[in-house]
Amino acid sequence: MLRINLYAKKIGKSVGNNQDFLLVTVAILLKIILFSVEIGPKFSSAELIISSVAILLVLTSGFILLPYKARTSLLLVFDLIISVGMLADLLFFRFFHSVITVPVLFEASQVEGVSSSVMTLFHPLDSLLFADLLVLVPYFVYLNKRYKPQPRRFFRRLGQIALMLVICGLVLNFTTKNVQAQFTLSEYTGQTWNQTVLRDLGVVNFHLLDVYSYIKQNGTKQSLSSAVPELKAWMNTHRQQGGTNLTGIAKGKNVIIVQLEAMQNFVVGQSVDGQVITPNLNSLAQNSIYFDNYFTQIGQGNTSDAEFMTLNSLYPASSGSNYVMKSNNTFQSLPWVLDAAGYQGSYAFHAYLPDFWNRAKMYQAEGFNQFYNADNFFKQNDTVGMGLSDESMFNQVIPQLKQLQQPYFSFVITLSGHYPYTIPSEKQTLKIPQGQYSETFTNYLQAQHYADQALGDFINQLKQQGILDNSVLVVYGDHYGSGFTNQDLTKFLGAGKSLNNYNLDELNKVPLIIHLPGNQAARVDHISGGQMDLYPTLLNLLGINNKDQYYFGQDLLNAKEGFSAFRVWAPDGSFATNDVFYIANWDGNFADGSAYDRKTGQKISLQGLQGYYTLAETELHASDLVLQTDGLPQLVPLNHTTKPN
Ligand code: GP9
Ligand code: MN
Repeated sequence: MLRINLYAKKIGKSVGNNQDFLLVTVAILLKIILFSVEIGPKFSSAELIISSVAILLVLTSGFILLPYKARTSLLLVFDLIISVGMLADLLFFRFFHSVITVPVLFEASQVEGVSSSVMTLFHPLDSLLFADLLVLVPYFVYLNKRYKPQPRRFFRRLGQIALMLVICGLVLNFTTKNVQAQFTLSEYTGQTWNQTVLRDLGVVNFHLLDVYSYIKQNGTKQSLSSAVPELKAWMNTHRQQGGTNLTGIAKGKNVIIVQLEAMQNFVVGQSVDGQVITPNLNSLAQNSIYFDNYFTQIGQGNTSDAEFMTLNSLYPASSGSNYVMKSNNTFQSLPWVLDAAGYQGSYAFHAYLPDFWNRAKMYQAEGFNQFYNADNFFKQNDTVGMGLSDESMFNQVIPQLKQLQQPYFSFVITLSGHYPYTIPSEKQTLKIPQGQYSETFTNYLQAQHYADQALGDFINQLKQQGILDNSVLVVYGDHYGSGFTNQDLTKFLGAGKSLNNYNLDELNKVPLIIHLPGNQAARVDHISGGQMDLYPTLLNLLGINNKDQYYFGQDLLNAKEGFSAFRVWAPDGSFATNDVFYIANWDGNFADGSAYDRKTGQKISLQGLQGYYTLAETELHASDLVLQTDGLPQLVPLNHTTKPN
């Protein structure tokens, strides 16, 4: 009995002496749980708690070697740094659907650019991340005052740490293996961004694995040479899948592409309280080839990924933005291809800062002759949301188009539909009663209605100036809007019941409208496609031989069957065909995914789908390899060696 008492006292004393270290560990653990709850109800699990405790003990254990006063202060600094990091992660997650990864840090300037939108994503609950410090700071001051110096058992403590490290190592290894039976620590590092890791191992472990994975990936330089024959053979087969439907129908015409900010397909053709939301897109669609099954395929690079796919038919990165990370690569982008086909020049128009998404540099790599932006061209005479209004932007583009030597390629990127969609009240012309939808969703409808009107004016001017009849006009949405609730969408669509993951994935469609001179070939085309497909589709319409091009998309006018692979907004390797939507599992195991019949919305068996999944993974990884090794020049003849400008 006496013995037990003695032990209890000893333990009590040891806890008392180490309460600073224990309190900080518990506080951070609670924050990890809070974080996990904030990013989604499914993100909390026993694995998360066990593995987070393990890693926190590893991280904080070093502090017990320090003299008491220094260690209490440094523990508080450690706590503060983790809290600030978590807040940044939370805001970033709400905007970009992922936490900040090492490659994303290279995009710090972009994050700054959207900081005003990011701040609107702050929730009052987030302040809890700092609540512990209000208590811990005064308490640690009190502890410091009360502390009586003790003999410093340096080596004993070192021994304790070593033991702790071994135990934690074992726990981490166990939980990591346990998270997905077939996953091992090394397999986790195959991807820098992985929802499974975030969900099951917690945000702190996620970052450590991300750093490890980044160092590992950049340490082992990948080589393309051994894969060249296979990649070439794949492309040869892929290339022959075309046909001759509408081939060359727009030969020699100007190409004008308008990429609309956050324009989703579900508003096209729709009304809200009896008011048509996109009357101009609707009438353009009627006179054009309208693809109503066209998916955004963006990753974390948002707008820049939509541009990147459209201009290159290469996949976005699994983490970060290729515009930011790969601007030193050699590309075979649309401007280069058109240049070789005799076009007089390629011009990008975007009324925002030239460095946002690294456009200024990337547009050179993509072969544009000129980039008209907020610094060198657009007068900022009418602000809507993030920058110049679409109305003013289009008005300034028209006179420029008139001066260009034909045939030309113009690439226009809009801005007024950008999150948080707060456009000036005089420009909000839809009547939507307050409280019918969330404020964000109401604002979204208003902003897209406004963007549609600006586009309509632009098209009218193109007609009046005689440009439309001499051009292929392509209009598409870049990606989905952020910040809607399930209730908003359920109500707007009259779905009756809450939308499931598959239903929400289907909403990631954006309109693609291709208008040909004289409204030729106008019709609705239901083939399933995505932003990877515009490049080969345009080559066909323009009658440009594809024998020297490397692309992963397919010509939507001649493809036998629609096929699009997804990553980031759905787990890597998810795909859509005309009939089926397959949502992969984050564990990368085909059998753990789920498939849906796109006509009935019913869940179906995976039978017969393995080949598509393999194709999706093959394409994604082949594209990654080509990008990581700057490999296009080894696969196709690229004649451009000097950059324009
Ligand atoms: C900024 C604009 C917005 O130039 O294209 O980019 P996003 O935030 O949508 O990626
Ligand atoms: Mn965008």
